[in-house]
This record gives sequence, structure tokens and C-alpha cells, in this order.
Amino acid sequence: MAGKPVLHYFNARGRMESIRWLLATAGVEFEEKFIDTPEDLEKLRKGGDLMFEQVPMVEIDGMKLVQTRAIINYISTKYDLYGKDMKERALIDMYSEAIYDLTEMIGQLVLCPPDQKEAKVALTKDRAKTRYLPAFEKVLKSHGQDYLVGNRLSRVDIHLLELLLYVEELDSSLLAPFPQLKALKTRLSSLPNVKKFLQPGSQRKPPLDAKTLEEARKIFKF
Ligand code: GTS
Repeated sequence: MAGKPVLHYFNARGRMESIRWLLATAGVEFEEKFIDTPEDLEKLRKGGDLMFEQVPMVEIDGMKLVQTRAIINYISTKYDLYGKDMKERALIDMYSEAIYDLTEMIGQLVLCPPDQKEAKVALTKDRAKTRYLPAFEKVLKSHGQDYLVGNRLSRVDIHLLELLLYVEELDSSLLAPFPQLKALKTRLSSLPNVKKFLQPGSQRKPPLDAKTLEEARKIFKF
């Protein structure tokens, strides 16, 4: 039997968090090897384990996969979270890209210089409220099904749940005008594997604090 996937990344959300979410939802146990110092990253690079000298890297099924989207595609395909045909996959990709756009906007806020922060937060909230959340609300309302695509769970539902939790961290009132999204969030949160991942003590990571951000800057030199 193949061993558990091993995830190599910093001990924070970043690009790895969606991968953690997918594995957890699929009920797959995984190990994490954290990169805590510049030397840890250098060791992986010198060992030839990082094709483009970057993380995330996931050891799975005898491969050392890099590039976040490639890793997500592989896991989604393997655990049947990627639609049943080309058209469903096209929708899943299209929705996922939009979810990544807003997730990234929210993620970038922590890096924002203090003098630009207020404007960036306002813009991000506005984009959530007027562009992204209404679009997904409309999809759910239009077909009346429990999941975004194909009437069954796919990676895009999991990406959306992750995003909705970040949106709520940003401003807990933002979801109020979107009953379909709130219902989706409740439904998904009660799936046994998701429920487990949402419990304290799981491998889900907290928001980035200033100290962790400083450590990440030293390692990844951004
Ligand atoms: N396109 C890559 C992906 O999606 O996986 C980008 C990966 C990437 O930029 N990783 C950063 C890194 O390894 C770490 S982080 O931005 O995810 O925190 N940086 C080091 C470097 O030399 O690029």
C-alpha cells in the first residue's frame, strides 16, 4: 500500500492550504514536513527535490509534484473531485480560477504597506460583495442543486468553502446577503471529513501573524 502523501511547505496557509483542504475532504491522511529555516529549503533544493526550486512540493504515488495547480489537479482527479466530463471540468476550472483570484487578493492584504491597507481592504471587500459572491450565489440559485457543478461534490465546492471562511475572517457581515452561499457553507461544513478538518487541532492553518510572516520572508526572500 502506498504511504501517506508528504507535504513540504512552510507551517502556514499559503499555497499549500487548498491542497490540505482537498486531501482532508477526501479523507486522505497526510504528513507535513515544515520548512522552518532557509537551510531547510536549501536542503530540498540541493537534494534535487524541487524541480523549479520552489514549494509547495507534495510526495505522492512515487512522484515529487510541484506547481500548486498541477498538484491540485492530480489530487482532484485521483479522488474523483474533478467532474465527470470535459464540460464539467471546464466549469470547475473557470470557477476555481475566480476563487483563487479573490483568495489571493485576501491573502495579499497581510503584505500590504500600512499606508495602502485601508484602501486595499475596501477594494477587496467590494470585489467580494459585488463581483465574486454574487456570481456564485447566482450559479447555486440557477440550478438549485446542493453543489456547484454536476450535482455532486467537486474540488470547486471545497475551494469555495475555504474562500468563504477567509471572507468571513475579513468581515463577518459579507456573507449576509447571500443565502445560497450560507446554505452551501453549512452543508459542506457538516460533511464528516470537512467537519473533522474544521475542528481545532487539525492540520488546517490559522491566519498568518506578523511573526510567521517575518519568518516566511526570510526563507522565501519576498
Ligand atoms: N507557480 C508556483 C506554484 O504555484 O506552486 C509558485 C510557487 C512559489 O512561488 N513558491 C514560493 C517559493 O518557493 C513560496 S510561497 O510563495 O508559496 O510562499 N519561493 C522561493 C523562490 O525562490 O521562488
